[in-house]
Amino acid sequence: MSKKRFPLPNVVLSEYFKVENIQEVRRYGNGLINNTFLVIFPTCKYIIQKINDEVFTNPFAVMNNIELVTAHIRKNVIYSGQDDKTCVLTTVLTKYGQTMAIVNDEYWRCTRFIEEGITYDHTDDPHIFEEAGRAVGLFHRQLDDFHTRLLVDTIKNFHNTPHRYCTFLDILKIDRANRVKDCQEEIKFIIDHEDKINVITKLLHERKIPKRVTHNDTKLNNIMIDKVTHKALGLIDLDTVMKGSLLYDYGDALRCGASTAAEDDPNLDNVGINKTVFEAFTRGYLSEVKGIIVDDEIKNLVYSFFLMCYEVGLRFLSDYIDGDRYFKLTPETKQKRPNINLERAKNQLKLAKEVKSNYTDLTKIVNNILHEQGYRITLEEGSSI
Ligand code: ADP
Ligand code: GN1
Ligand code: MG
Repeated sequence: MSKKRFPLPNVVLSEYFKVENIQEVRRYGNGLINNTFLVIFPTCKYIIQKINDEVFTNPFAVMNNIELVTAHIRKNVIYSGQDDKTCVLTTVLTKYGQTMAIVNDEYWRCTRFIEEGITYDHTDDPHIFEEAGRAVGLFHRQLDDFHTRLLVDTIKNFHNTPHRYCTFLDILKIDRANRVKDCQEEIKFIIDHEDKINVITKLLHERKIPKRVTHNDTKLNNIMIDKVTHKALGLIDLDTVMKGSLLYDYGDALRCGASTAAEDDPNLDNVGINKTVFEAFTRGYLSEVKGIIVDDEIKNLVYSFFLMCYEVGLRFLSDYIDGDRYFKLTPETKQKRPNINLERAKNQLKLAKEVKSNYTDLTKIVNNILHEQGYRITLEEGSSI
Protein backbone atom coordinates (compact mmCIF):
# COMPACT_ATOMS: atom_id res chain seq x y z
CA MET A 1 0.00 0.00 0.00
CA SER A 2 1.27 3.50 -0.81
CA LYS A 3 2.48 5.61 2.10
CA LYS A 4 1.51 8.83 0.36
CA ARG A 5 -0.87 11.03 2.35
CA PHE A 6 -3.59 12.67 0.32
CA PRO A 7 -6.56 14.83 1.41
CA LEU A 8 -8.93 11.95 0.62
CA PRO A 9 -8.69 8.30 1.60
CA ASN A 10 -6.46 5.99 -0.46
CA VAL A 11 -9.27 3.46 -0.43
CA VAL A 12 -11.32 5.88 -2.55
CA LEU A 13 -8.45 6.63 -4.91
CA SER A 14 -7.69 2.95 -5.34
CA GLU A 15 -11.21 2.38 -6.69
CA TYR A 16 -10.00 4.32 -9.70
CA PHE A 17 -6.20 4.40 -9.81
CA LYS A 18 -2.96 2.75 -8.81
CA VAL A 19 -2.26 5.07 -5.90
CA GLU A 20 1.56 4.80 -6.19
CA ASN A 21 1.36 6.54 -9.58
CA ILE A 22 -0.45 9.59 -8.27
CA GLN A 23 1.70 12.68 -7.96
CA GLU A 24 -0.61 14.92 -6.01
CA VAL A 25 -4.21 15.33 -4.90
CA ARG A 26 -5.59 18.71 -3.96
CA ARG A 27 -8.91 20.24 -3.05
CA TYR A 28 -10.36 21.98 -6.06
CA GLY A 29 -12.96 24.62 -6.98
CA ASN A 30 -15.37 26.64 -4.90
CA GLY A 31 -18.64 24.73 -5.15
CA LEU A 32 -20.94 24.93 -2.14
CA ILE A 33 -22.31 21.38 -2.28
CA ASN A 34 -19.88 18.61 -3.27
CA ASN A 35 -16.30 17.96 -2.12
CA THR A 36 -14.09 18.25 -5.18
CA PHE A 37 -10.49 17.05 -5.59
CA LEU A 38 -8.01 17.25 -8.43
CA VAL A 39 -5.92 14.10 -8.92
CA ILE A 40 -2.65 14.77 -10.70
CA PHE A 41 -0.57 12.22 -12.61
CA PRO A 42 2.60 13.09 -14.54
CA THR A 43 0.72 13.31 -17.85
CA CYS A 44 -2.96 13.74 -17.01
CA LYS A 45 -5.49 14.86 -14.39
CA TYR A 46 -8.85 13.71 -13.07
CA ILE A 47 -11.55 15.16 -10.84
CA ILE A 48 -12.87 13.09 -7.94
CA GLN A 49 -15.95 14.26 -6.06
CA LYS A 50 -17.72 13.11 -2.96
CA ILE A 51 -21.41 13.49 -3.74
CA ASN A 52 -23.25 15.32 -0.98
CA ASP A 53 -25.82 12.65 -0.14
CA GLU A 54 -27.63 14.85 2.38
CA VAL A 55 -28.52 17.12 -0.54
CA PHE A 56 -28.79 14.40 -3.19
CA THR A 57 -30.48 11.62 -1.29
CA ASN A 58 -30.52 9.34 -4.34
CA PRO A 59 -26.99 9.45 -5.81
CA PHE A 60 -27.87 6.63 -8.23
CA ALA A 61 -30.57 8.81 -9.77
CA VAL A 62 -28.08 11.67 -10.03
CA MET A 63 -25.57 9.51 -11.91
CA ASN A 64 -28.26 7.97 -14.07
CA ASN A 65 -29.50 11.43 -15.14
CA ILE A 66 -25.93 12.54 -15.84
CA GLU A 67 -25.13 9.49 -17.95
CA LEU A 68 -28.29 9.90 -20.04
CA VAL A 69 -27.86 13.60 -20.60
CA THR A 70 -24.12 13.52 -21.33
CA ALA A 71 -24.61 10.65 -23.80
CA HIS A 72 -27.20 12.74 -25.63
CA ILE A 73 -25.05 15.87 -25.70
CA ARG A 74 -22.00 13.83 -26.69
CA LYS A 75 -23.79 12.50 -29.78
CA ASN A 76 -24.78 16.04 -30.68
CA VAL A 77 -21.23 17.36 -30.20
CA ILE A 78 -19.61 14.58 -32.21
CA TYR A 79 -22.24 14.98 -34.93
CA SER A 80 -21.22 18.63 -35.31
CA GLY A 81 -17.56 17.68 -35.55
CA GLN A 82 -16.36 18.93 -32.16
CA ASP A 83 -14.22 17.27 -29.51
CA ASP A 84 -16.62 15.66 -27.06
CA LYS A 85 -13.98 15.32 -24.32
CA THR A 86 -13.66 19.07 -23.92
CA CYS A 87 -17.34 19.92 -24.37
CA VAL A 88 -19.00 17.22 -22.25
CA LEU A 89 -18.32 15.80 -18.80
CA THR A 90 -16.94 12.28 -19.12
CA THR A 91 -17.48 9.90 -16.22
CA VAL A 92 -14.53 7.65 -15.39
CA LEU A 93 -15.67 4.22 -14.21
CA THR A 94 -14.36 2.46 -11.10
CA LYS A 95 -12.17 -0.63 -11.45
CA TYR A 96 -15.42 -2.59 -11.22
CA GLY A 97 -16.93 -0.65 -14.12
CA GLN A 98 -19.36 1.36 -11.98
CA THR A 99 -20.24 5.05 -12.32
CA MET A 100 -19.83 5.54 -8.57
CA ALA A 101 -17.63 4.12 -5.85
CA ILE A 102 -19.38 3.50 -2.56
CA VAL A 103 -16.79 3.60 0.19
CA ASN A 104 -17.77 3.54 3.86
CA ASP A 105 -21.29 4.65 2.97
CA GLU A 106 -19.95 7.61 1.00
CA TYR A 107 -20.61 8.09 -2.71
CA TRP A 108 -17.70 9.09 -4.93
CA ARG A 109 -17.44 9.75 -8.65
CA CYS A 110 -14.68 10.60 -11.04
CA THR A 111 -14.60 12.62 -14.26
CA ARG A 112 -11.91 13.51 -16.75
CA PHE A 113 -10.42 16.86 -15.88
CA ILE A 114 -11.24 19.29 -18.68
CA GLU A 115 -7.74 20.70 -19.05
CA GLU A 116 -8.63 22.92 -22.00
CA GLY A 117 -11.30 24.77 -20.06
CA ILE A 118 -11.58 27.24 -17.23
CA THR A 119 -14.45 28.12 -14.93
CA TYR A 120 -14.64 31.60 -13.46
CA ASP A 121 -15.78 32.31 -9.92
CA HIS A 122 -15.89 36.01 -10.76
CA THR A 123 -15.36 38.11 -13.84
CA ASP A 124 -17.15 41.07 -15.37
CA ASP A 125 -15.77 40.48 -18.85
CA PRO A 126 -18.80 40.82 -21.18
CA HIS A 127 -17.18 38.54 -23.74
CA ILE A 128 -17.08 35.69 -21.20
CA PHE A 129 -20.73 36.33 -20.35
CA GLU A 130 -21.82 36.31 -23.98
CA GLU A 131 -20.14 32.91 -24.24
CA ALA A 132 -21.70 31.79 -20.94
CA GLY A 133 -25.12 32.78 -22.35
CA ARG A 134 -24.34 30.79 -25.47
CA ALA A 135 -23.37 27.74 -23.37
CA VAL A 136 -26.65 27.81 -21.43
CA GLY A 137 -28.68 28.34 -24.62
CA LEU A 138 -26.79 25.59 -26.42
CA PHE A 139 -27.47 23.20 -23.53
CA HIS A 140 -31.21 23.89 -23.89
CA ARG A 141 -31.06 23.44 -27.64
CA GLN A 142 -29.00 20.24 -27.49
CA LEU A 143 -31.53 18.71 -25.10
CA ASP A 144 -34.64 20.06 -26.81
CA ASP A 145 -35.36 16.61 -28.29
CA PHE A 146 -34.57 14.67 -25.10
CA HIS A 147 -37.60 13.37 -23.25
CA THR A 148 -37.89 14.98 -19.81
CA ARG A 149 -39.64 11.92 -18.43
CA LEU A 150 -36.43 9.93 -18.69
CA LEU A 151 -34.99 12.03 -15.86
CA VAL A 152 -35.59 11.64 -12.15
CA ASP A 153 -36.12 14.76 -10.01
CA THR A 154 -32.92 14.55 -7.98
CA ILE A 155 -34.17 17.28 -5.63
CA LYS A 156 -37.93 17.56 -5.65
CA ASN A 157 -39.40 21.08 -6.05
CA PHE A 158 -35.91 22.49 -6.51
CA HIS A 159 -37.06 25.66 -8.29
CA ASN A 160 -40.63 25.59 -7.08
CA THR A 161 -40.51 28.99 -5.39
CA PRO A 162 -44.03 28.84 -3.84
CA HIS A 163 -43.11 25.46 -2.33
CA ARG A 164 -39.87 26.91 -0.96
CA TYR A 165 -41.93 29.77 0.50
CA CYS A 166 -44.15 27.30 2.40
CA THR A 167 -41.07 25.53 3.78
CA PHE A 168 -39.74 28.95 4.81
CA LEU A 169 -42.91 29.64 6.84
CA ASP A 170 -42.43 26.31 8.67
CA ILE A 171 -38.80 27.16 9.39
CA LEU A 172 -39.87 30.55 10.77
CA LYS A 173 -42.33 28.88 13.13
CA ILE A 174 -39.75 26.43 14.46
CA ASP A 175 -36.97 29.05 14.71
CA ARG A 176 -34.53 26.26 15.54
CA ALA A 177 -31.46 28.48 16.04
CA ASN A 178 -33.33 31.43 17.61
CA ARG A 179 -32.32 33.69 14.73
CA VAL A 180 -35.69 35.00 13.50
CA LYS A 181 -35.20 38.08 15.67
CA ASP A 182 -32.04 38.98 13.69
CA CYS A 183 -33.59 39.10 10.22
CA GLN A 184 -36.91 40.92 10.45
CA GLU A 185 -36.28 43.20 7.47
CA GLU A 186 -35.38 40.30 5.17
CA ILE A 187 -38.38 38.24 6.35
CA LYS A 188 -40.64 41.22 5.61
CA PHE A 189 -39.29 41.53 2.05
CA ILE A 190 -39.88 37.82 1.43
CA ILE A 191 -43.44 37.95 2.75
CA ASP A 192 -44.30 41.23 0.99
CA HIS A 193 -43.49 39.67 -2.38
CA GLU A 194 -45.25 36.36 -1.86
CA ASP A 195 -47.92 37.21 -4.44
CA LYS A 196 -45.25 37.70 -7.14
CA ILE A 197 -43.55 34.33 -7.04
CA ASN A 198 -45.85 31.86 -8.78
CA VAL A 199 -45.66 33.14 -12.37
CA ILE A 200 -43.38 30.41 -13.76
CA THR A 201 -44.89 27.51 -11.80
CA LYS A 202 -48.33 28.65 -13.00
CA LEU A 203 -47.26 28.90 -16.66
CA LEU A 204 -45.72 25.42 -16.43
CA HIS A 205 -48.83 24.04 -14.76
CA GLU A 206 -51.09 25.57 -17.43
CA ARG A 207 -48.72 24.23 -20.13
CA LYS A 208 -48.26 27.72 -21.54
CA ILE A 209 -44.53 27.15 -21.38
CA PRO A 210 -42.89 23.75 -21.89
CA LYS A 211 -41.14 21.62 -19.31
CA ARG A 212 -37.65 21.19 -20.68
CA VAL A 213 -34.43 19.52 -19.67
CA THR A 214 -32.75 22.21 -17.63
CA HIS A 215 -29.51 22.44 -15.69
CA ASN A 216 -30.97 24.24 -12.68
CA ASP A 217 -27.67 25.53 -11.29
CA THR A 218 -26.20 27.79 -13.96
CA LYS A 219 -23.86 29.82 -11.85
CA LEU A 220 -20.78 31.00 -13.67
CA ASN A 221 -18.40 28.48 -12.10
CA ASN A 222 -20.51 25.68 -13.59
CA ILE A 223 -19.87 26.97 -17.13
CA MET A 224 -16.71 25.79 -18.88
CA ILE A 225 -14.98 28.28 -21.18
CA ASP A 226 -12.08 27.41 -23.50
CA LYS A 227 -8.83 28.76 -22.01
CA VAL A 228 -7.36 29.69 -25.38
CA THR A 229 -10.23 30.69 -27.64
CA HIS A 230 -12.44 31.99 -24.76
CA LYS A 231 -15.39 30.26 -26.44
CA ALA A 232 -18.04 28.35 -24.50
CA LEU A 233 -17.33 24.64 -24.09
CA GLY A 234 -20.32 23.45 -22.08
CA LEU A 235 -21.95 23.10 -18.69
CA ILE A 236 -20.59 21.03 -15.80
CA ASP A 237 -22.01 20.24 -12.33
CA LEU A 238 -24.90 18.28 -13.81
CA ASP A 239 -26.28 16.95 -10.50
CA THR A 240 -29.43 19.03 -10.73
CA VAL A 241 -30.22 18.31 -14.37
CA MET A 242 -33.94 17.54 -14.45
CA LYS A 243 -37.13 18.90 -15.93
CA GLY A 244 -37.89 22.57 -15.43
CA SER A 245 -38.26 25.88 -17.20
CA LEU A 246 -35.46 27.42 -19.22
CA LEU A 247 -36.31 30.62 -17.33
CA TYR A 248 -34.74 29.14 -14.19
CA ASP A 249 -31.42 28.68 -15.96
CA TYR A 250 -31.47 32.08 -17.62
CA GLY A 251 -32.43 33.89 -14.40
CA ASP A 252 -30.03 31.94 -12.18
CA ALA A 253 -27.04 32.67 -14.40
CA LEU A 254 -27.82 36.40 -14.25
CA ARG A 255 -28.38 36.25 -10.50
CA CYS A 256 -24.85 35.02 -10.16
CA GLY A 257 -23.15 36.91 -12.98
CA ALA A 258 -24.97 40.18 -13.62
CA SER A 259 -24.36 41.52 -10.15
CA THR A 260 -21.74 44.14 -9.40
CA ALA A 261 -20.80 42.15 -6.28
CA ALA A 262 -20.00 38.55 -5.37
CA GLU A 263 -22.89 36.53 -3.93
CA ASP A 264 -21.46 36.70 -0.40
CA ASP A 265 -20.27 40.33 -0.41
CA PRO A 266 -21.49 41.71 2.94
CA ASN A 267 -21.31 45.32 1.74
CA LEU A 268 -24.73 45.91 0.22
CA ASP A 269 -23.62 49.20 -1.32
CA ASN A 270 -21.60 47.08 -3.74
CA VAL A 271 -24.65 45.13 -4.92
CA GLY A 272 -26.20 46.40 -8.13
CA ILE A 273 -26.88 45.23 -11.67
CA ASN A 274 -24.09 45.05 -14.19
CA LYS A 275 -26.13 45.95 -17.27
CA THR A 276 -23.26 45.27 -19.65
CA VAL A 277 -23.05 41.71 -18.38
CA PHE A 278 -26.85 41.39 -18.48
CA GLU A 279 -26.84 42.47 -22.11
CA ALA A 280 -23.93 40.24 -23.11
CA PHE A 281 -25.37 37.11 -21.45
CA THR A 282 -28.81 37.77 -22.95
CA ARG A 283 -27.34 38.29 -26.41
CA GLY A 284 -25.44 34.98 -26.23
CA TYR A 285 -28.41 33.12 -24.79
CA LEU A 286 -31.03 34.38 -27.25
CA SER A 287 -28.75 33.69 -30.21
CA GLU A 288 -28.76 29.98 -29.29
CA VAL A 289 -32.42 29.44 -28.36
CA LYS A 290 -33.97 31.16 -31.35
CA GLY A 291 -36.37 28.65 -32.84
CA ILE A 292 -37.08 26.81 -29.59
CA ILE A 293 -37.97 29.56 -27.09
CA VAL A 294 -41.70 30.45 -26.97
CA ASP A 295 -43.27 33.88 -26.49
CA ASP A 296 -44.40 33.30 -22.89
CA GLU A 297 -40.83 32.39 -21.99
CA ILE A 298 -39.45 35.51 -23.69
CA LYS A 299 -42.00 37.69 -21.87
CA ASN A 300 -40.68 36.46 -18.51
CA LEU A 301 -36.92 36.70 -19.05
CA VAL A 302 -36.47 39.80 -16.88
CA TYR A 303 -38.92 38.45 -14.31
CA SER A 304 -36.89 35.24 -14.02
CA PHE A 305 -33.84 37.31 -13.03
CA PHE A 306 -35.89 38.80 -10.16
CA LEU A 307 -37.34 35.43 -9.18
CA MET A 308 -34.00 33.62 -8.98
CA CYS A 309 -32.52 36.37 -6.77
CA TYR A 310 -35.60 36.16 -4.54
CA GLU A 311 -35.52 32.35 -4.45
CA VAL A 312 -31.83 31.99 -3.61
CA GLY A 313 -32.16 34.83 -1.07
CA LEU A 314 -35.07 32.93 0.46
CA ARG A 315 -33.00 29.72 0.54
CA PHE A 316 -29.99 31.35 2.21
CA LEU A 317 -32.28 33.07 4.72
CA SER A 318 -34.19 29.85 5.46
CA ASP A 319 -30.92 28.03 6.00
CA TYR A 320 -29.54 30.75 8.28
CA ILE A 321 -32.67 30.64 10.41
CA ASP A 322 -32.54 26.84 10.43
CA GLY A 323 -28.92 26.75 11.67
CA ASP A 324 -26.91 26.42 8.41
CA ARG A 325 -27.89 22.82 7.78
CA TYR A 326 -27.92 22.89 3.96
CA PHE A 327 -25.26 25.46 3.01
CA LYS A 328 -22.86 24.16 5.65
CA LEU A 329 -20.01 26.29 6.94
CA THR A 330 -16.44 25.03 6.89
CA PRO A 331 -14.63 25.36 10.25
CA GLU A 332 -12.72 28.31 8.80
CA THR A 333 -15.88 30.10 7.62
CA LYS A 334 -17.55 29.38 10.95
CA GLN A 335 -14.77 31.26 12.63
CA LYS A 336 -14.34 34.12 10.18
CA ARG A 337 -17.91 34.65 8.93
CA PRO A 338 -20.40 32.87 11.20
CA ASN A 339 -23.34 34.77 9.64
CA ILE A 340 -22.37 34.15 6.04
CA ASN A 341 -25.73 32.68 5.05
CA LEU A 342 -27.52 35.78 6.38
CA GLU A 343 -25.02 37.96 4.51
CA ARG A 344 -25.63 35.97 1.33
CA ALA A 345 -29.39 36.30 1.83
CA LYS A 346 -29.19 40.09 2.28
CA ASN A 347 -27.00 40.32 -0.80
CA GLN A 348 -29.40 38.31 -2.99
CA LEU A 349 -32.48 40.15 -1.75
CA LYS A 350 -30.79 43.48 -2.44
CA LEU A 351 -30.15 42.24 -5.99
CA ALA A 352 -33.84 41.28 -6.30
CA LYS A 353 -34.76 44.87 -5.31
CA GLU A 354 -32.32 46.19 -7.90
CA VAL A 355 -33.92 44.08 -10.65
CA LYS A 356 -37.28 45.43 -9.60
CA SER A 357 -36.20 49.06 -9.76
CA ASN A 358 -34.32 48.58 -13.06
CA TYR A 359 -37.06 46.51 -14.71
CA THR A 360 -37.82 48.99 -17.50
CA ASP A 361 -34.16 49.45 -18.45
CA LEU A 362 -33.57 45.70 -18.47
CA THR A 363 -36.65 45.17 -20.64
CA LYS A 364 -35.37 47.77 -23.10
CA ILE A 365 -32.06 45.91 -23.33
CA VAL A 366 -33.88 42.63 -24.06
CA ASN A 367 -36.04 44.39 -26.67
CA ASN A 368 -32.99 45.75 -28.47
CA ILE A 369 -31.47 42.28 -28.63
CA LEU A 370 -34.75 40.72 -29.79
CA HIS A 371 -34.91 43.30 -32.55
CA GLU A 372 -31.22 42.89 -33.48
CA GLN A 373 -31.61 39.09 -33.73
CA GLY A 374 -34.79 39.20 -35.82
CA TYR A 375 -37.22 37.93 -33.16
CA ARG A 376 -40.82 38.99 -33.92
CA ILE A 377 -41.83 39.96 -30.41
CA THR A 378 -41.42 43.17 -28.42
CA LEU A 379 -41.86 43.19 -24.65
CA GLU A 380 -44.04 45.69 -22.80
CA GLU A 381 -41.81 47.91 -20.76
CA GLY A 382 -43.87 48.10 -17.56
CA SER A 383 -42.83 46.00 -14.57
CA SER A 384 -44.83 42.92 -13.61
CA ILE A 385 -43.41 42.83 -10.09
P1 ADP B 1 -20.31 21.72 -6.66
O1 ADP B 1 -21.61 21.00 -6.82
O2 ADP B 1 -19.78 21.63 -5.30
O3 ADP B 1 -20.43 23.15 -7.16
P2 ADP B 1 -18.85 21.17 -9.14
O4 ADP B 1 -19.16 19.93 -9.91
O5 ADP B 1 -19.38 22.44 -9.68
O6 ADP B 1 -19.26 20.96 -7.61
O7 ADP B 1 -17.26 21.27 -9.04
C1 ADP B 1 -16.64 22.35 -8.37
C2 ADP B 1 -15.62 23.02 -9.30
O8 ADP B 1 -14.65 22.04 -9.72
C3 ADP B 1 -16.21 23.59 -10.59
O9 ADP B 1 -16.65 24.92 -10.41
C4 ADP B 1 -15.01 23.50 -11.54
O10 ADP B 1 -14.15 24.61 -11.36
C5 ADP B 1 -14.26 22.26 -11.07
N1 ADP B 1 -14.59 21.03 -11.86
C6 ADP B 1 -15.52 20.10 -11.58
N2 ADP B 1 -15.50 19.10 -12.49
C7 ADP B 1 -14.53 19.42 -13.38
C8 ADP B 1 -13.98 18.77 -14.55
N3 ADP B 1 -14.43 17.60 -14.98
N4 ADP B 1 -12.96 19.39 -15.20
C9 ADP B 1 -12.48 20.57 -14.77
N5 ADP B 1 -12.92 21.22 -13.67
C10 ADP B 1 -13.92 20.65 -12.98
C1 GN1 C 1 -25.20 25.72 -4.90
O1 GN1 C 1 -23.35 23.47 -6.10
P1 GN1 C 1 -23.13 24.90 -6.41
O2 GN1 C 1 -22.16 25.57 -5.50
O3 GN1 C 1 -22.84 25.10 -7.86
C2 GN1 C 1 -26.65 25.30 -4.99
C3 GN1 C 1 -27.41 26.23 -5.94
C4 GN1 C 1 -27.33 27.66 -5.41
C5 GN1 C 1 -25.86 28.03 -5.28
C6 GN1 C 1 -25.70 29.38 -4.65
C7 GN1 C 1 -27.59 21.70 -5.43
O4 GN1 C 1 -24.59 25.60 -6.15
O5 GN1 C 1 -28.78 25.86 -6.00
O6 GN1 C 1 -27.96 28.56 -6.30
O7 GN1 C 1 -25.14 27.06 -4.46
N1 GN1 C 1 -26.76 23.92 -5.47
C8 GN1 C 1 -27.60 23.06 -4.88
O8 GN1 C 1 -24.37 29.75 -4.75
O9 GN1 C 1 -28.33 23.37 -3.95
MG1 MG D 1 -20.74 23.88 -8.96
